[in-house]
Amino acid sequence: MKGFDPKAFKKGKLAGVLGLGRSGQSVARLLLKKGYKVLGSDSRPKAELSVALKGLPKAVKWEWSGHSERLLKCKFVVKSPGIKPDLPIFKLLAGKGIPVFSELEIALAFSKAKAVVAITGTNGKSTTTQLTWEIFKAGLPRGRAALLGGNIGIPISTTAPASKPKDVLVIECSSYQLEDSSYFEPRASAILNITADHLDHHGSMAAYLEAKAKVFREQGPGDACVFNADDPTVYKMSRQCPSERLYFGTKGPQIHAWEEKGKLHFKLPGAKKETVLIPPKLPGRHNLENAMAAGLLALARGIKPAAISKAFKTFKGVEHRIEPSGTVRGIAAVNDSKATNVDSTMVALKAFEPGGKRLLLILGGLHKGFPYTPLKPWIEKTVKGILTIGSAARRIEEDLSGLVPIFPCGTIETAVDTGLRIGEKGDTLLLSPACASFDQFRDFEDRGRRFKALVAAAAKAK
Ligand code: UMA
Ligand code: ADP
Repeated sequence: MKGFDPKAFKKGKLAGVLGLGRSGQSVARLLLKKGYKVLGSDSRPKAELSVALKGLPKAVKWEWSGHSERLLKCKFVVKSPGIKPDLPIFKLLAGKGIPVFSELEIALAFSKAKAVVAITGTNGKSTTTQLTWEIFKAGLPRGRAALLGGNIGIPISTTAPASKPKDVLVIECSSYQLEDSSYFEPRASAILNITADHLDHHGSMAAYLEAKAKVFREQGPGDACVFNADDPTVYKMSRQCPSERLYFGTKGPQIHAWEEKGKLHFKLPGAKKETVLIPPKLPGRHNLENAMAAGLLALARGIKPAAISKAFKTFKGVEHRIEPSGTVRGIAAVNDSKATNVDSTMVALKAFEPGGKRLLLILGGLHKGFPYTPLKPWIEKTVKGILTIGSAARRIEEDLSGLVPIFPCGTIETAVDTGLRIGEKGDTLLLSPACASFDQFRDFEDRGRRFKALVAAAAKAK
C-alpha cells in the first residue's frame, strides 16, 4: 500500500492509536477532527494516563495497561514511534489484515503541502533540521511558509494538516518513524551520519540501516538526497539512492559541499560557480557538516545563497547541544545533555581539542550497551578529570580507568559541585554524558536544565 489513503478508510470508522504520548495524542486529535472514531491504547496504568490525557477530547476512547484485542475492531492502527515493533499486538493485527501506519504517514496524508524536506542520521538531526527550517523561512517567497516538525519534539501531525499547498514541511525523522512508514517520498532528504544506536529497538544494524534508507527509497527524478561522503556507512548506502545524490565532505571531484579555510563552499551539479559562505558560529567540525547538509538541502530546492547566508549568521544552535551555560570562578560550563551516545560525546571532545586538556567531563546515566573505550584517545587529548553519574558509572570507570583521575559522583548535583571545586580558571565543566538519562531524569532536557540550574545557583553563590 502506498502509505495511508484517507479514501480507503471512510469517515466514521474506528481508528486505533497505539501509544498516547506526544505523537499519539496529536494524531488522535487529527483523526477525530477528520471524522474517525478513535480508540487509544497505552501501556501506562490508568491513574498515570488519566493525568497525561486530561486535555484530550472526551470523544477519544482509550484503554490502559497494555494493548488489548479491542484494537482488532479497528480499520487501521497508528503506531507511536517509540513502541517496539515486536509486541504481540502487531502479529494479531497482521493476522487480521489490519494495516499499521506511522504518525508521519497519517500527517502527510492530511497535509496540503506536499513538499517535504527530511533530515535523518544518528547525530545532528535536530541541529540540522532547525537550521534548515531557518534557511527556508528566510528564503521562501512571501506567502509560502516553512513548517517544522517530527522527532524534534513537535509532532508532524500537529504541523502538517494546517499547511497551505505551497508551504514546505521541514521534518526531523528518527529511524523509528522511518521504520514505521510504508511510504515516504520527500523532495529533498539528508543522511548526516550513521553509527550503531537504537539497536535494542531495531534488532540489528541491518534493520537500522534499512529504516534510515527509507528517507530516499521512494524518491524519484527531480528529488535529491544529501549524503555525508566521509562516513563510510552513509557513502555505501548512497549507492542505492534512486534520486540525485549530493555529497558533503572532504574536498574532491564528487563533492558538492566542503570546508576550506573556515568557509563553506557549495557547487551543485551543473552549477557554473561555487557559492562560498561563512558558516554559523558554532563549535566543532560536526557543526560545519550540519551546515553543509542544510545548505545543500536548501540549494537543491532553489533557495538563494543570500537566504542561507542570512540564516547561518543568526543561527545560535539548539539548547542542550554544546550549549554555553555560564561561568563560575572562570570555569565555563557547557551543557551537551543531548549527547546520549558515545559518538556524540566523542564529537564534543573533538570540538574542544583546540583548547587542550582543560575539560572536566561529566559522563554517565543509563547505559546503552556500547563500550566507552572509543572515547579514550579524545579523553587523553582534552580531559583532565572525569566525573561519573548514574547507573552506567561502574562500567565507565572500568572502561576508562588509568587515563585521567575519575571522581565517582553518583548524582549531577555532586558532579557539578565537585567539578567546580577541583576546576581552575580557564577549565570547562562539560556535561556530555554518552548515556540516556532515564535512570535519574525524565529525559535529556530535564537533565540539561538541572545542570544549568545548578551552575546558575553556583554562580550566584560565589
Ligand atoms: N507506550 C505504549 N506501549 C509500549 C511502549 C510505550 O503504549 O509498548 C506508550 C508510552 O506509555 C507513552 C507513549 O507510548 O505514552 C510514548 O510514545 P513514544 O515513545 O513514541 O513517544 P512520543 O511521546 O509520542 O514522542 C515521539 C518521539 N519519541 C520517540 O521516538 C521515543 C519523540 O522523539 C518526538 O519528538 C515526538 O514523537 C514527536 O514527533 C524523542 C526521542 O527521544 C525526542 N526520539 C528518539 C531519539 O531522538 O533518539 C528516537
Ligand atoms: P539528534 O537530533 O540526531 O540527536 P542533535 O542535533 O540533537 O542530534 O545533537 C545530538 C548530539 O550530537 C549533541 O551532543 C551534538 O553536539 C552532537 N552532534 C550534533 N551534530 C552532530 C554531527 N553532525 N555528528 C555527530 N554528532 C553531532
